[in-house]
Amino acid sequence: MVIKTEALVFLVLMFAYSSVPLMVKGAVYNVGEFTGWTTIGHYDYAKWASNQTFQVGDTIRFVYNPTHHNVMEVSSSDYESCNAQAPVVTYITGNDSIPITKEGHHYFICGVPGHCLVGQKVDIQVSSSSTKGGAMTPTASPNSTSPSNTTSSASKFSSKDLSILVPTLVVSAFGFAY
Ligand SMILES: *[C@@H]1O[C@H](CO)[C@@H](O)[C@H](O)[C@H]1NC(C)=O
Ligand SMILES: *[C@@H]1O[C@H](CO)[C@@H](O)[C@H](O)[C@H]1NC(C)=O
Ligand SMILES: *[C@@H]1O[C@H](CO)[C@@H](O)[C@H](O)[C@H]1NC(C)=O
Ligand SMILES: *[C@@H]1O[C@H](CO)[C@@H](O)[C@H](O)[C@H]1NC(C)=O
Ligand SMILES: [Cu+2]
Repeated sequence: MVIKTEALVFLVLMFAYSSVPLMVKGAVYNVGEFTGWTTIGHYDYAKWASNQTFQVGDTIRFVYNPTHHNVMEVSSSDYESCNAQAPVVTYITGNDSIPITKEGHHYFICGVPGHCLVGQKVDIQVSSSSTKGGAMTPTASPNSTSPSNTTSSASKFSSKDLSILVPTLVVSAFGFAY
């Protein structure tokens, strides 16, 4: 009985541990920084975007007055032509946080007539180089064949290990029960 309880407590702890990587957040980018999302001042969103390194796991935030603007994710051609008639998604809250879930271009325009044409549009280009915040690639150095030097091995608790560990624990917990 005692052993079974301990096993279950351990199990719960392992699940808690395994959810930690999911809570790792990427960077949050405020479109237009302190200017926000507007036509006022003709902010150069292209210049702003080109100076950022967006990655999967990051969040793009549009802050604006929702009575005057909105945010539409559009296709490449609709971005070029400022066509607001066929948005993929429309955001209207005035404080829209959009998580980046895939690589490549993400085109956003303001759907209010005339706004995109005067420059209220932004192309968020997400690089494919590295995945940060994700537990997908555990920083593989080209040749790390040398026997690890104490520190690194202990902290490397990947979810891969857990997927093996947890079922084992379930089996052992039930093994004690029956
Ligand atoms: C690019 O970003 C850096 C650091 O965030 C900043 O110092 C620099 O002024 C930016 N350049 C432009 C052109 O926005
Ligand atoms: C926008 O929402 C975020 C949370 O998603 C909050 O932290 C932030 O203060 C809000 N900004 C404004 C201007 O309302
Ligand atoms: C490390 O990689 C380099 C080139 O990538 C190679 O020349 C070298 O032999 C490798 N060393 C070891 C110890 O594998
Ligand atoms: C750890 O690495 C350092 C240099 O990277 C090396 O001098 C040292 O011998 C290593 N220690 C062990 C135990 O491998
Ligand atoms: Cu607008």
